[in-house]
Amino acid sequence: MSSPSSFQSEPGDGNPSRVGTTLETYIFEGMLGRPEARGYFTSLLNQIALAAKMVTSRVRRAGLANVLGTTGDTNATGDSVQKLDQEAHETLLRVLGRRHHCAAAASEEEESIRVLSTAASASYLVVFDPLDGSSNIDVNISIGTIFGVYRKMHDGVATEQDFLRPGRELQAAGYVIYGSSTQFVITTGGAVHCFTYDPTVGEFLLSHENIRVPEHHPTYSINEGNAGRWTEGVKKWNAWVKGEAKAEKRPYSLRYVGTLVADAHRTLLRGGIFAYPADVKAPNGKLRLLYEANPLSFIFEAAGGVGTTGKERILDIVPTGLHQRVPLILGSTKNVAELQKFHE
Ligand code: AFP
Repeated sequence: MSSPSSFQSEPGDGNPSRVGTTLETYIFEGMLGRPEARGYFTSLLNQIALAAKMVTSRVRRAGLANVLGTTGDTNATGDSVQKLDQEAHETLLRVLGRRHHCAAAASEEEESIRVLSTAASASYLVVFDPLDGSSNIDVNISIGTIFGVYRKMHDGVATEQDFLRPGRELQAAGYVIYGSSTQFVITTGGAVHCFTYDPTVGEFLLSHENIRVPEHHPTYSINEGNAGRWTEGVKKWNAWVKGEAKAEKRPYSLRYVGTLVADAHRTLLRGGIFAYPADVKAPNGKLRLLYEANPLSFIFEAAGGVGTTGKERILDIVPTGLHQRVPLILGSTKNVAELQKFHE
């Protein structure tokens, strides 16, 4: 998979390793490889990285800064809004609006899109989940920010319709995980890289170059509390992963954080499978296509993994609404194929 704005020189192309490079330099070098580049895309990605630094600074002080807890409101998808959620949402909008390269943004926290600039230079659209896993904030468990970047395809003011595009049209996608360290994972459709934040220098430094999802790992990640509501196929697969078969490394180990970014990050690096399938209570699944499923599927595919509903490729779905939900299965090719066998 490659996008028109893929970084030109990627690891594995004969260049020496760039581990230690700052995210800013990495993005800048990507632009240097594209003679036609105007610097807008580069600027936009750098603004997202700046927002990530600002959010991480708040997350790291959350227990001290009186920002834990809920605001008392519910968001566009009916979840209760945490104070930190709201802050991250506002930070991203403010930072994205500054340089007039982002025409509009759609956030999981807001019902409608937000037009940020009508300047001719505002040629990108950004979708984001400002703080994924917010119910984990108050108990000091990893949370994250997820984002995706699309090109705006016309000269007029951005509309909601501009966002209803399949994920395969993403120009870039990434996430930030606020875990034992803060890491920024990004792809423009070529290689997937991870940058770790060094708070002493205030920079993201390339730490995991050219991430590839292992083909298989004996780990599964699913909310087992929903087992009674699953389809017969998922129930049978679940019984199978727990069955005894030493040669197949079964039973698999269960790992479930309840923050998509954290469960996806582990699966990206170690392999295995993450699933939030459709069930009788949530026939369309729980997770959001635009803010969660698409960016993560874009990253998984770029890293050699899979993003599917179980029936169709996530990146091929044409959205019908900003806050649409989808069943989501992410993971290693072999693990996902195992589940799909039971689906059929
Ligand atoms: P919150 O942001 O409300 O904590 O939801 C997190 C999330 O959207 C996603 O990050 C998790 O993978 C998923 O929900 C967990 O859902 P369950 O609590 O139903 O397992």
